[in-house]
Amino acid sequence: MTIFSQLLLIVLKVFSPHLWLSVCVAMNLDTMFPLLKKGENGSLFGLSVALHHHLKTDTYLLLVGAPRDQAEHNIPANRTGGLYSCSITVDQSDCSRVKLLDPDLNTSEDQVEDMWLGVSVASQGCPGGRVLTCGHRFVKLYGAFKLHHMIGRCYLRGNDLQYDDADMHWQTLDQPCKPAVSKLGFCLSLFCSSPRRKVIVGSPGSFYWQGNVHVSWMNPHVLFDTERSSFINLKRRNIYIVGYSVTQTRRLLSQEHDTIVTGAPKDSKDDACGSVLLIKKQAEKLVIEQTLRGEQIGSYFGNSVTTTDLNNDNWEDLLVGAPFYFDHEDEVGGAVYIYMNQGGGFDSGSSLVLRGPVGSGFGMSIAAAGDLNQDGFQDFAVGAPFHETGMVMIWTSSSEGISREPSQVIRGSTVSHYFTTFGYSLSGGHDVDGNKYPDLLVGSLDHTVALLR
Ligand SMILES: [Ca+2]
Ligand SMILES: [Ca+2]
Ligand SMILES: [Ca+2]
Repeated sequence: MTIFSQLLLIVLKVFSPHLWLSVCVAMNLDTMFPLLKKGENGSLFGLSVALHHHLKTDTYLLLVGAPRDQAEHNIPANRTGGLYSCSITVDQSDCSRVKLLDPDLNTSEDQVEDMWLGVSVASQGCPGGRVLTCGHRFVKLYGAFKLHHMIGRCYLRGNDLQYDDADMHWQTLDQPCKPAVSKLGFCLSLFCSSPRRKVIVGSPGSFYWQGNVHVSWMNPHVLFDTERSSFINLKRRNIYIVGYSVTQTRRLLSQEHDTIVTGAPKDSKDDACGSVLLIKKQAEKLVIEQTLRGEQIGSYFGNSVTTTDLNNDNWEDLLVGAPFYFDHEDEVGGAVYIYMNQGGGFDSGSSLVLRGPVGSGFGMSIAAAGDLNQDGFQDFAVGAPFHETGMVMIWTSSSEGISREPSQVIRGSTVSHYFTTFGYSLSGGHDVDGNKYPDLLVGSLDHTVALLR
């Protein structure tokens, strides 16, 4: 909410107690004065986004992945993709590129051409947290015959986005995806978790496309204090992709211990309906505690997963997107399944299903948006990037439960004429301009992102 809307709210409260409806409207995210940032045409700038808190300056940065971007001039490649960092300014083109690739890289071993760097980006979210970004098409050339293995590679940077020598032992995040370990496949990291020392890398292509999740625990003060965990061979065949989306939190299956949540939208163990796995770490192994199943083949159930406590019972609730769900009879497309936590576990069926318009990709992205209307309950945003010019819908929660209808529908065309796929990616829950109201960063496939406040 802008200062203008806050003033409006105060004026309405003082002068017209009967205008409560207008006051509620004023509580919405402002779409008249969005902060826009633009990248190069064709770079897919905005395919991934993350809000990042820079500790030293106590400011927020908008991190934007541009996986089809040209290579930097000193890198021996034409097109590598990249990651951008944008300040909260009105200048639409003042984003700066984060230095990730080594200009002296050995091209006979490492192939960065077309590696889709920036396909995913995550900020740890905790004070001083680091940043992780990946390119899932990085190729390693092995042995005398220079065999090509598309293993993907992730890059970790400090809170200030700089490479830190002390982080050197963190920089081998392609290791778990090496062919010797995981056979064929690439790493697509989607999240690094809130505790500073943990990095979670989902690798959907490893183990002959079964996918896996690799978790690294590292102690920043003790160089060799490192632990790694992953699934042992899951013995599931066919196109089984785990690790497509990954998140992790406490207060999900246990108040004390973290639970990792990973989406497997192509899980075909039984019927390719997709699944979401709730996982705990047990020594070296990751153990599946609960599996939630999608309801339709090809719906991509688990494409996005987010947790937030919607009913204030101190247990995280789970939101799962299935953007390609469709129902011809009801004219709906895309679904978000909401699982309310039953005090440390989930019923196998969802508590509520939200559905979007036909062919909209509703649920492609989901963000815990913080408490947008300041009523003490957490709210969330869902992207439907393929509906007209793209759309983001906001749902609020309350003691009565989740609102049946969205409290706000934001269309791409109302935010900027640049948008045709508004809402492809989302990041929220942080107050970037210090007015106490959380803000929402919205990405697209239109080399444009918008910060809504
Ligand atoms: Ca809850
Ligand atoms: Ca709220
Ligand atoms: Ca704000």
